[in-house]
Amino acid sequence: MRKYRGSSKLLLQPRTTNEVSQILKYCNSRLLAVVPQGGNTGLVGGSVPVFDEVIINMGSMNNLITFDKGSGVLVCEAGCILENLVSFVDDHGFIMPLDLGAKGSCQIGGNVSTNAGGLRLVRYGSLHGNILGLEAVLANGDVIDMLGTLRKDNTGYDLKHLFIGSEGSLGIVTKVSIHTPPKLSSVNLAFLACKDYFSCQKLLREAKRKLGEILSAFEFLDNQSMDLVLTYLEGVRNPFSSSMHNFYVLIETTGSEESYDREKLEAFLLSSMEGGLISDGVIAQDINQASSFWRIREGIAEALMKAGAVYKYDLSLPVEKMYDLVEKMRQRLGETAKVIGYGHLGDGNLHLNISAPRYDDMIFAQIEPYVYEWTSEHRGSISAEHGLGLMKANKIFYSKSPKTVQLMSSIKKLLDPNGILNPYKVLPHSLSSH
Ligand code: FAD
Ligand code: 2HG
Ligand code: ZN
Repeated sequence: MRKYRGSSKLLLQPRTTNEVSQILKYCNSRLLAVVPQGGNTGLVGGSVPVFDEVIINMGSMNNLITFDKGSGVLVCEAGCILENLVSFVDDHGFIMPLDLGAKGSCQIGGNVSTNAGGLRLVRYGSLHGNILGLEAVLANGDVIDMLGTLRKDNTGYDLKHLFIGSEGSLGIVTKVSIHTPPKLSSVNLAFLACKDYFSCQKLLREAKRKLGEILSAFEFLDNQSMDLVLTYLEGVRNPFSSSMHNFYVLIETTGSEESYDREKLEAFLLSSMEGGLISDGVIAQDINQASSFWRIREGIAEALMKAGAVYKYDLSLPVEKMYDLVEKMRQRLGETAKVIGYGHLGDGNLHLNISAPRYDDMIFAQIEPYVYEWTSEHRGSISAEHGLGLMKANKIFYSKSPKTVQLMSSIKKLLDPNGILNPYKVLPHSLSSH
């Protein structure tokens, strides 16, 4: 992101859980801080060494361990790249329950540690539901085996959840057991244009009711996002002849009955068109056209990086209020920066991005703390899916009560009393234990 710069004298690439354990045991005894690193695609600076932390890069722990073709339960090492897992389970007729633009580089251990959301959460739910078990190594080198493969297990506290989304601050995830759903035969993707944000919102409500069980993604982007992609990414074409649309929505359906699913989607689109919710629309005719539609949505982050400096906010907000913030930011910033809004509308997750030629304190002062205050006032979350990392460790109080943060800090002290695991991240500096 050209924003987080770290330095380190040492990068270690353990190949086994035992090596991770020995590294942590040694570092803990010598009070050496470490930063766990997956595919380095995180957007909040979580995998960056801040001063001189030892980097523990998980890329060499990339073995598949078992795959149960009956239940679809996959057990693998944390360093497996998501896209490789996608291909592996695809060969057996399954899909991964999460999908994100960074799939070619991000690792399943990084996904678990950030509790990544992505494009399919609306259908398959969060990793808190899909991860069945974990193996993690604590700061003192203890290996905690929670690598269950069962859907149900109520034997006391379900501690694996502590590691899902804790961004390497409580332990290093070394193995993962994940439930993969069967791959269904019929997938349809529609790229739709809407005249205003209200129509996108209403379309979502209707889609949840009328597409119900086959709805597998509901994403939106505004015309500034589309412009950016068309300007900065090579080979991307606008699927519509007119460039006058204000908003775009991508709706994917996934089901098992091709003609039924297609009919259902077409009937839904027709009624939405008649009701004035959609002004134009295209259904992908084949897999290539579907990929070209996804390229537009998934390419926004890349286009933003190419456009210059970018201030990123990943917010959970009530769907009705979400776009008000984008408009408020445009009023505040005027011509000084481009404000773009897109995201996982089906999950109430806005990606507010502010793009400027270069990082600038005056622009920054117009953005923060306003964005966080506004989000907090509307009872939103300042991190929907990317985590807190370095960027938002000190902002946690906008979304969590002091007592909750205190309890988090007590858990951190219990598991990592010397504060060697990913310091300066997640928890505010005032509560860090070192
Ligand atoms: P890293 O960036 O290497 O690390 C992330 C955090 O996890 C760090 O705090 C690190 O210390 C910790 N960590 C990594 N591995 C381990 C481990 N084995 N044990 C303990 N801690 C560990 N995110 C979404 O949620 N949804 C999206 O749709 C999405 N799309 C993206 C699209 C693009 C183009 C890009 C660049 C990023 C996107 N992201 C998205 C953000 C990012 O890809 C995710 O957060 C991803 O889960 C990070 O995985 P990683 O392996 O790259 O982790
Ligand atoms: C996405 O959904 C990612 O594309 C990146 O989460 C979001 O760039 C962003 O702000
Ligand atoms: Zn996202």
